[in-house]
Amino acid sequence: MADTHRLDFTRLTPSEMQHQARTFSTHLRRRRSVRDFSEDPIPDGIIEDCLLAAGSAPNGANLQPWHFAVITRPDTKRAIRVAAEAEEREFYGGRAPQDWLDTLAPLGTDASKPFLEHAPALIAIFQQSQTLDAEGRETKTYYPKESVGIATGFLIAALHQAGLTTLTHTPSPMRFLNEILHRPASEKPFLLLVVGYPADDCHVPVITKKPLDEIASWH
Ligand code: IYR
Repeated sequence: MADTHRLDFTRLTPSEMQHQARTFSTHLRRRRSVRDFSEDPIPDGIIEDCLLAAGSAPNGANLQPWHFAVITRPDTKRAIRVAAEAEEREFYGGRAPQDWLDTLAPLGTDASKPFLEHAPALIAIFQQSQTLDAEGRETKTYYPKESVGIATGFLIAALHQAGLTTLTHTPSPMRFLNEILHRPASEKPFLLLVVGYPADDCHVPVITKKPLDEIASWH
């Protein structure tokens, strides 16, 4: 039988619920992916709290199949930039099919990734295919991709709430991150999160989000 303790849960009134839902939604909808970062450093302790929020995400069998590598050292950021730009040059210079490049065109992205060096922190998120269970035995993980995706969503929301901006960056393939960060082959790079503040006069593309009736249905 599982060991349990009483759930810590506070019921809100309907008007408190409405307020919380609207406030959170409004705040989260102001988040934008940024590609032009300030070099200002992040105060100590902020990323730690945001990682604890990420690590609380629901996941397969509570095996928590993730690892977050935080990179702030200039030489390591530089190594990541060099390797990522090499992959991106291949992507933009022929590996990506034309229809993909056409879809990306409004975002104005290219193979140059100076933010990988300018931003104060990068967080490389790894998905673990195996880990140790509560008894310290090696075990395969379950739903690792879904688990890491949810944790990454929590992390992005936590960083936004903490007053930081992020960019989800996915150079492909990303195996160079294992080498640079000395992570085992059983960990698959999931995403490279660029974290910091927007540069002064940072501009972002004009984009729209789908309205509710296009993203949801009621049954
Ligand atoms: N990884 C490339 C290409 C890219 C792909 C998608 I899908 C984007 O939404 C944005 C960019 C790059 O980072 O430039």
